[in-house]
Amino acid sequence: VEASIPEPQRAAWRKFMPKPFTTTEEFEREAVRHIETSLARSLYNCDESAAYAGTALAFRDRLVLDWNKTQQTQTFADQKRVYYLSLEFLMGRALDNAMLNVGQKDVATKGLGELGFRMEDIISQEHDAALGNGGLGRLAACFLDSLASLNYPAWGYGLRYRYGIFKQEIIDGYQVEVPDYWLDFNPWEFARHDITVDIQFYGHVNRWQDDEGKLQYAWEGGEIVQAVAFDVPVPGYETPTCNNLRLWGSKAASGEFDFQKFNSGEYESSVADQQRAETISAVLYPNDNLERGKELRLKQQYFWCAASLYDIVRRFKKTKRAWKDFPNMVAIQLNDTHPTLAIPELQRILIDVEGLEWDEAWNIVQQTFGYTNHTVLPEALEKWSVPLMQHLLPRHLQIIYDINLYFLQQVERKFPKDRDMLGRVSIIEESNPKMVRMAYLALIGSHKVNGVAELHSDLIKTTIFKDFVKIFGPDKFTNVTNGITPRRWLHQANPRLSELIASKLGGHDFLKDLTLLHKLEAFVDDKEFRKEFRAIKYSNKVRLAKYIQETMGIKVNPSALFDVQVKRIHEYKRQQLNIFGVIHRYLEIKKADAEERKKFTPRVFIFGGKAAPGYWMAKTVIHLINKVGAVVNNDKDVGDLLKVIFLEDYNVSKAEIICPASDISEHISTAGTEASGTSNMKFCLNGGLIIGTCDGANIEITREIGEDNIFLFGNLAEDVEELRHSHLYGRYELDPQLATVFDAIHSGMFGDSSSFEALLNGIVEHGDYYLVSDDFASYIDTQKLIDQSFKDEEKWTTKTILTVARMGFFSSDRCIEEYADTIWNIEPIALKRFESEKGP
Ligand code: NBG
Repeated sequence: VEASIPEPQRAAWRKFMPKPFTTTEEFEREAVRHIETSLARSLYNCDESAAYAGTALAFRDRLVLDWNKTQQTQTFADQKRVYYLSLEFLMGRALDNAMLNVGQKDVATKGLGELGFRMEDIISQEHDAALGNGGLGRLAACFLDSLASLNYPAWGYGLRYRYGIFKQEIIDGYQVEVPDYWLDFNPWEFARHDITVDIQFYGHVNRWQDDEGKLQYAWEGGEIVQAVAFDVPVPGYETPTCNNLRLWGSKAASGEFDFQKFNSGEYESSVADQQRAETISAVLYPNDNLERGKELRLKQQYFWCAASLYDIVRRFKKTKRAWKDFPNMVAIQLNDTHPTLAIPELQRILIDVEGLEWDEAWNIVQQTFGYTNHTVLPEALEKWSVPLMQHLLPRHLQIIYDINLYFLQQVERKFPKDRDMLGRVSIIEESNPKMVRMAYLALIGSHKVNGVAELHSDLIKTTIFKDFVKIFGPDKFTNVTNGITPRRWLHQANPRLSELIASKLGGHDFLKDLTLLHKLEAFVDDKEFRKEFRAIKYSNKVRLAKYIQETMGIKVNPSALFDVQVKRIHEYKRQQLNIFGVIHRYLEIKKADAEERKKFTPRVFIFGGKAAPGYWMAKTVIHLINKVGAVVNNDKDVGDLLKVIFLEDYNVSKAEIICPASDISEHISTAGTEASGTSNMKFCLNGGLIIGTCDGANIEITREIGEDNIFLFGNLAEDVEELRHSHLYGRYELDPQLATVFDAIHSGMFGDSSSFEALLNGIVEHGDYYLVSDDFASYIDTQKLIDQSFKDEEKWTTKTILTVARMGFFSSDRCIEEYADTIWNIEPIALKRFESEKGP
């Protein structure tokens, strides 16, 4: 408030407020001005990257005006905000989205044309913001888009990694990781060097009695690292609401400490301190669904939680409200357990710094937080060693022990006879070393816990959180099925389909209310519509085929069935099942005579996805896919009947090309292991059918689009445990068709078979944990059914149209409305575009 312009001078300010461009000429003026002045480039030195920068800066100006106004309005509105804490935000490119959301893309396209550039080329200049691993990070990005589009006052909080997820290169069939330095030119962030928070690590806890005899605690000593805010505008679609994503960067605190060292000639070591501090936000850990207790990761988590909470508390304190009002003004959503330290941190601030009593503070904490669980895989559930936490965060460990003590007392009162229960639900695992179970802490410290698809939300209640349902009752647990933003995943990725739908539905309202898609069912028999619908799919396949040709030098036939599996490489996602199926198909083609070969449906199998650098089995799968491709793609007997492509460096911008180009995509995880999946939704929304197991959101997709329109196969989640048990303790027989595939691999058909020994042994010798053999026959049969179905073009077209028409449920807008109503209890704040500049 102190920094505001006094009333008498505001008229002058308003008079000189910049006006957003609206005409082609105005756009060109802005773009050229930015290229000349912001970039210091000239007419003779303007390549596509400069034209991108000029365009981005011109649109950024528009965004910033909306952004400033949104933040002002939300502050004056003085109502509850939601803070989404996520260690990952997989945003992808921003320019096209900014153009869509604020409008004026056509104006800019024309303007760029007049300057000699094509919009598509300019858009593809942008480097992806790849601050995430996979579904969890992309979900956070879709949520930000929906929150802004629905006018919710919301902030994202994350880390500003200097290196996002690595770039993947495939060399001799092996994955090679290359660092992704993405900050060379990033017009979408604003460094707020004035917004900093000092973050403490290590040190010790000082305890004393105050005058009233009350115990007081202070965390002292240790080292300080400074957090600096970097803000990224997040525009909503067809609304001036522009929310904020605040990413924290780390740097050395500018305290005396450094200065002393510097003055005493220890220049080198003071620079080393600097670098050590900057290491905290240097790199995103490249593991998807896997945790490996590294100290630096714990430092990242605390650094980010502490900076974010300091910011949130500071903002709350400006409202001058009483502490009990905190949960009425603040909702914090924990995206998985990564931000769980925010719970003991808020408790610490309230009791140690603000002087609240434990119970009052704990009440506030529990009402404030919500926790989303994204996995039941044991290897992905975070645990931190007690000695590590003792060393790094001594006061937090004490608080965690106290939280646990009060919780266990509560449990004991409720279940006095069940002694084992206490050990099972304790936040501290009595192992050696002892471990802090972060999911339990997150659950105990939140008022709601949700899973991300119905099956998953049921499973967490019967497996990992079973005891907690007895303790807290079932109402603490809820489901919010994931969703995707139709702006990026329909309109931007598939503009022609979006236009076709708009032409039938009378406008683009479906991009705001995706359930309107159901009206497409009325056109399912319309000949012209069907023809155009097919033509669009074909042209998207041509675009992908062109991309494959340009990047890999392999020609694929766009009339063939495109079968896509793109996602992180993981044993539970079963890319190995897919590639074994491909080998089976290859052997069948080889066996067939010329007549029989004519009966095969030509297929292109397209794989893509990164393996965590330390995940050896996943890397073996990548290697096998590439080796199979090298053999199959060069076999004259096979020709167009079968092609196997591994697309390098799968990321968000590549997904935008791939998702609209599939006929079939594969979502074939072992039942019960994929919490939701979200690419399944992206493919369906773009008129691709799916082959999948009864897992995650596949189940709800089936319910929405109808069983006739999806190809389901495999064992059910409820049977998995028994099957696994029988593999280990019963008689185990490898599926005979799979045995033939393994024989082919062993024969050296795809190179030295010893490279693949561990992969095959996992199935034959070590219990086939992921049920590859159990599901193989039904997988192959279902693929054959798909071959047949694809030949009947009319029926296939009907299935694809009905699928699109029935995907309305899977918008992330629906998802955010559910969070807002059932977990956050927040209301939107409406802004009107370009209303008079009176200010709030
Ligand atoms: C992932 C699940 C996916 C799910 C996304 C988003 C983690 C820990 N979980 O199935 O594996 O779609 O989260 O909810 O990354």
